[in-house]
Amino acid sequence: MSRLKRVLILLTTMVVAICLALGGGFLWLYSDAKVSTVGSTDFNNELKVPPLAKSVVKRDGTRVFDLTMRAGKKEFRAGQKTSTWGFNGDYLGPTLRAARGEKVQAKIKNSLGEESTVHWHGMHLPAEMDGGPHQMVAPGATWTPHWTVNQPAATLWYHPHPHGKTEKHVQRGLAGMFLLDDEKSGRLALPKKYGVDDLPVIVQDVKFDGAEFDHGHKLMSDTGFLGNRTMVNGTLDPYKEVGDELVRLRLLNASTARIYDFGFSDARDFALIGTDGGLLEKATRMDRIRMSPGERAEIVVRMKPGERTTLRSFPNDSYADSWSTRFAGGDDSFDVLQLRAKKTLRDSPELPAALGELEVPDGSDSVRGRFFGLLTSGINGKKMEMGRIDETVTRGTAETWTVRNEHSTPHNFHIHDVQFRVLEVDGKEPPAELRGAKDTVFVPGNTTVKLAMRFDGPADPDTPYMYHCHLLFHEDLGMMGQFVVVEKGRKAGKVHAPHAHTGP
Ligand SMILES: [Cu+2]
Repeated sequence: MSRLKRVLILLTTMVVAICLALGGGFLWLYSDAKVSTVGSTDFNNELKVPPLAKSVVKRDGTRVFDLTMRAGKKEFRAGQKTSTWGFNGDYLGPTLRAARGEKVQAKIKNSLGEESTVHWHGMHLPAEMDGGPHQMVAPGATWTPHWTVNQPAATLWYHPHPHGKTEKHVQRGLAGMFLLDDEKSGRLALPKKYGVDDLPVIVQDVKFDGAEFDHGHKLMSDTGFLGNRTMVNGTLDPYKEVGDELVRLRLLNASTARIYDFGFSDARDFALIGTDGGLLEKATRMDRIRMSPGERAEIVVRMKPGERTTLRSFPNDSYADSWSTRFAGGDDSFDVLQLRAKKTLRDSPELPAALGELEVPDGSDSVRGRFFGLLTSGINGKKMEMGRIDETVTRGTAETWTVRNEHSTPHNFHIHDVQFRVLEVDGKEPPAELRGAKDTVFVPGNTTVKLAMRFDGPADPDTPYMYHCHLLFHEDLGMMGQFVVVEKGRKAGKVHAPHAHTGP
């Protein structure tokens, strides 16, 4: 054999070996990226229901809530104390509740030892009360935002929004629900006994490394943190005993990057009665609902005496291609919450034929359109800049925003201050789950959504609201922009340099 031949054989062998190793590595990564807890969940922990927050009503009618952000330790698993953050407790926060027309005030004390914020997700309120990255609260300080609730009954939530650190602050445990009521919804025959037939269901995916949370990102996944199991209201493997025929679940995807496709283990259907911004015009029956981070859905499920069913998250391969789907968690499945019906159940009235009235515009009176191109590297080619106003909108006008995901990584889009109507998804009428008032919408890879919203809050040319991807890793990377609301004909002002609120 000639020397050249030997070298060629050796080289070929080496190349083949490297290819096999790489291929094997990718195959391992690919199969390792898929997780499932279906069928292997014990459901041996009773679901914790966050307490309703105490409040004091001042003489002028203002309802005042006290929230303290603090560090803690929580025993999610027997004998294992995990370091956590929470509001007024070790993990998550109490459920705030207020009615339309009420003046509310929140006293936010920061006992974390580092600065943070509290953003009122889904709330229509003045920009300086919004709790975005411009309203930082210094360690030891108290921030006291106040506003008047002026929007329909809805399931909203609150969580920190410090620029570049939101993922960390939320996954350590800072999140809670904020329920709004109104007169009309109060009169509807809907399940409404909090913690009994009206349940907050705050879903988060987690991973543990020994006693502590493991918040590491997986190799090849540019979607952010994906856990290997789920918990509800901070309860692992949860079950809930129910005593009513109809049970209302207020689903909140409080995960930082995970997209869920909820349904039931026995494929039963349920009624979707509300989305992010409140009740739908009428209930819609379905058996699956997809929810990206930050989205809410209110569903009503019918139970028979003595039976059990499991709220499950199913695989969903519609993100884009199979590679993106796998590494964004689209092939994963979870047994999320078991419902156990008592032997005898209280009768529940049939769901009302008509529910709420949508207060979101339909696009017909939009005075202008805007385009937002989403890439993980930024929105419209720009990374978030605290001192730059990206868009200026006129108070009292409606607009149509077109949001396009320009690659195959899944994103979503959240707009502060407003609720919007989804007009189109890729030029077509949106599915039932997107026909209510929304403040956050999933935008799968290479997909375009068209949204209509009205900006009728107070003008403040100097204080911006945010729009951003609510996959928090992406938001932290800079997938965020700023808009101000100004009076007609006025220009955006100068954004004040961000400074942490240091008041008492
Ligand atoms: Cu994103």
